[in-house]
Amino acid sequence: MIPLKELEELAKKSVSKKRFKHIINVCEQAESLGKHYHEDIYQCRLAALLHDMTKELKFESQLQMILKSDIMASDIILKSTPLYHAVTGYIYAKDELGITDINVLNAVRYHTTGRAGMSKLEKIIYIADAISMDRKYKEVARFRELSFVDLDICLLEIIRHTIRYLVKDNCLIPADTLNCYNELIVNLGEIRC
Ligand code: DGI
Ligand code: FE
Ligand code: FE
Repeated sequence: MIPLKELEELAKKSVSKKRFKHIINVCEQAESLGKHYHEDIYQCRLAALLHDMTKELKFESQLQMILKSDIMASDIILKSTPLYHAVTGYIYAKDELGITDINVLNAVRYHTTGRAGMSKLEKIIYIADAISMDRKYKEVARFRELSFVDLDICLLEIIRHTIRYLVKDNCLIPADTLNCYNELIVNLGEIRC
């Protein structure tokens, strides 16, 4: 098991002060949610420490990492630079750090888009990232409250918010995000048409 303190040092060296603070906040949030929902705390902290590790690498180098890997990234992902770091975080954790826990690796890989069939750990990391203490958007207080009430309802609300924001900003919507949304409204019985 890779010591978390070592990874924290690595994160500190890999990103700006502000991003490092965000990563630590996501760790704290993931730990609280992990305790609340009986998830493994080591996995929560490990995935949180890793989730934005490659965020500040140049997009061009990240694209090369993706193209050289065996990941078949969709056209939409390749066209959306803000999504690169989730995929390259996964590649980095797996290939450079030798992380083998697929649940942790997937929590990193899907922390920006979500996906259908997310594990509890993946949901925790996705939500912890969206509600970390450095987030300032209007709805965040409501999401923070909801995160301790029901993981799936909270996830749906955040995905909804993200999709609205993407549409408003003329951004592409990755298939994984839509699949995540569709699965949640069906499972939560919220489907209307
Ligand atoms: O890395 P963080 O800033 O902590 O958070 P994140 O991994 O959720 O990334 C946020 C960025 O990604 C922000 O610029 C919004 C953007 N984003 C989130 N979901 C999507 C997205 N951009 C595109 N194009 N498509 C998405 O589904
Ligand atoms: Fe991120
Ligand atoms: Fe983040």
